[in-house]
Amino acid sequence: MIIAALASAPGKAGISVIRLSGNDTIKTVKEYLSIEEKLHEIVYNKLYLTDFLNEGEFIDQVTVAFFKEGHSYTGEESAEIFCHGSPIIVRKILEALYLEKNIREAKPGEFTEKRFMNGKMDLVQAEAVIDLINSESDAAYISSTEQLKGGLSEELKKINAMLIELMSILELELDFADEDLDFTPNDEITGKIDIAVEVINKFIQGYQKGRIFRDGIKVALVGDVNVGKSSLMNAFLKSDRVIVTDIAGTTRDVIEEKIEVNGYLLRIFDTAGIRETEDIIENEGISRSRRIIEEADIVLHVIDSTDPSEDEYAGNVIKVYNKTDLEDVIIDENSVKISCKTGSGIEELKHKIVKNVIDEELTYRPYYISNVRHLNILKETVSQLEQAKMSIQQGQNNEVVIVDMRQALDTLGEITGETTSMDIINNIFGSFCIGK
Ligand SMILES: Nc1nc2c(ncn2[C@@H]2O[C@H](COP(=O)(O)OP(=O)(O)OP(=O)(O)O)[C@@H](O)[C@H]2O)c(=O)[nH]1
Ligand SMILES: [Mg+2]
Repeated sequence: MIIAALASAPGKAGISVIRLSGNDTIKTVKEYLSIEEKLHEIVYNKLYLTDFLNEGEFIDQVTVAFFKEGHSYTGEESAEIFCHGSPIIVRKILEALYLEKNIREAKPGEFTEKRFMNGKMDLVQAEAVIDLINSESDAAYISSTEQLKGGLSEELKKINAMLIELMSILELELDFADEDLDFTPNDEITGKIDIAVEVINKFIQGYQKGRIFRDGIKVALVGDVNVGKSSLMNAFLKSDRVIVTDIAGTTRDVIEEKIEVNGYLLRIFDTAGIRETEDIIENEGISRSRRIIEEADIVLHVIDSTDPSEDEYAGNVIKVYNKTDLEDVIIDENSVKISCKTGSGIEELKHKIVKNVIDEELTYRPYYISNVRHLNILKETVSQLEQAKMSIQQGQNNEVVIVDMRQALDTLGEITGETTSMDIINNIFGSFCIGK
């Protein structure tokens, strides 16, 4: 079966790209084209300028490239049709193709799934493809391209090799259990397990940074009513995005917007000012504010400099003294003076946020995992390794320890796809867009 789908974004564009993959793609697609070459004369990786015809009826002038099995994105024989970027043309071409009995519409992520199934990339790299497409900041771009290039996969292979080495020691001793051999002392083996656990823990700890590289820094704007939270949101965005009035309790809902600072994405949440109120809507807004405070990587506690409040917020907090155009204040080092009215201090605040949550000079490291699936698998692997260690310490025989170790290895293999169940694989690719 050949799969086909629009691979470029839907809508009007300069060019649209339709991708096909599967056995006999070239022969099948050629039926629709006016190119003169015979099938065996077709050259791979060359752009052919040709008409696309449906039962002799002209649809569009297109260019087409053919890719040889083993040398395409999917690893299968493939083709890409570049037509004028009109949704009508795309629809006509796809409708014509789908009439063919051995061509069907591709499922979301199916081209990349084939690439994975054909061994051209592992699951971690396939997941990086979707992260790359979704990346909204330089940081997200860097972490996904590094993962795509195989940086993380390489590191995981090293852990895998460590575990396999341990397994082989245990298995060897099992084979020669009856003979008078010098066995590796238990504490040497548990020592090796400890080292593996330590390495995996470095990845687990790296998740915090990896998540910020990929998803950005969650910034909550909180404080009393009327202190200028919404004004600060607008100042960050340099636009009149949210409503600002001198009426206390203007904002009732949580509003999220994004900006990029030094390559990092800031996800900024404007919230309802916190006060005692009888208003049902405002109270709902206030409980949402409290939830956002809990989830945030950093809380900007906005304070009206003309009337500073004594409230304190828990967590990672920067105190932001606003309205300093009206009144100057003395502040400590974990505070910032700003005026949303004049714009003073806003740039400094942006950098302070990034510096506070993640070192501005920080470079990406392969162990900054960003995917919660990977995090959970690594945690599971650690607990299975701890189990193996316990079995050794309890004096269990090698068979038992080997079973524990085998489990840890299988769990680890779920990250790169060696031991991942089909359900999970389908789930991962199902979240891709069609045509990718
Ligand atoms: N002079 C001066 N006025 C400001 C400044 N920032 C905000 N204001 C004014 O303060 C009032 C309240 O601003 P908002 O941004 O709506 O305050 P808020 O914290 O979002 O208020 P709620 O949504 O009600 O919780 C408005 O009249 C703003 O124009 C500032 O830096 N200087
Ligand atoms: Mg507001």
